[in-house]
Amino acid sequence: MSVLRVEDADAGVRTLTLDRPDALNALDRELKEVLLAALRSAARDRAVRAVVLTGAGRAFCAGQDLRERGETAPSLAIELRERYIPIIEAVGRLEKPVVAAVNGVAAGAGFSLALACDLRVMAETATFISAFGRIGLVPDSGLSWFLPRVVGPARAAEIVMTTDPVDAATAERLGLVNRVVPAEACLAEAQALAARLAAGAPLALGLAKRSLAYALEHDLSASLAFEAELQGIAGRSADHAEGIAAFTEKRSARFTGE
Ligand code: T3D
Repeated sequence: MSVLRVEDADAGVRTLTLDRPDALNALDRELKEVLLAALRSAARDRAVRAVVLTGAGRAFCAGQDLRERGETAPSLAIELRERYIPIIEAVGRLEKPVVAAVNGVAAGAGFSLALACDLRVMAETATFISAFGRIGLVPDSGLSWFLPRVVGPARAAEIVMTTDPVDAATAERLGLVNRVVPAEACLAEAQALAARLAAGAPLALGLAKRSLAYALEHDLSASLAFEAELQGIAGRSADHAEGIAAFTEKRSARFTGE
């Protein structure tokens, strides 16, 4: 039985479910490998237009599987370079919307993984925990990059240094998540949001994701130039022509990604 469930829906939404509920979906060697492979496969598969990432059982993901970390622990720097960083980069480089259904606790690298996604739907019973400090580690897998950008440096420092759980209401107030819903509706809400996005123009959505990421790291002039470059690409697409035709004919557009 796989530690990752991969399910496709008609709308072009692929749901990836971390499936180690007894360990709160902690990331062991196998789960990291299959998750990376699944993200790369979703990137290549033209039928996949949006991805939902969630966890089985009562957790989203409790970060690194600590049971793998005994006296024979590997260099954590190597572990991050070889296993975690490729996963976080695969989410960012996947030019399709990735929606996290944060169904339960997201701790350590599980918190980072949720923040790497483009959008987050959070169960009202779920929490985020920067658990690293509790075991004498520093934030990794992008948490120290994502968190201050979303909540500002003071809040980020508080979340990281106290390691206190951030409840769903606070997460929503801080802008850490897009919406908070009853726990039983979390996955369906995330999938509905993903299906809505999957009906959009795939090329334009992918380029918009690239543009937003670029703008976080560049000044206005560079971002304006990058937008113009991307618009040049989008403007030559069949989807743009279809969007104009649908507008003129007062009908819904049928985007193909061409
Ligand atoms: O090492 C490297 O490669 C470097 C990279 C590091 C990245 C990281 O993610 S470091 C941070 C690792 N994660 C943590 O430190 C979180 C550890 N877990 C917890 O603090 C708590 O479990 C939670 C706050 C997440 C939830 O607490 P609670 O009380 O709801 O559940 P619990 O009773 O602690 O856990 C339930 C079961 O899941 C339990 O197993 P058992 O006793 O029923 O057989 C527990 O051991 C297991 N579990 C929870 N987290 C992990 C885990 N098993 C392995 N690894 C875990 N991370």
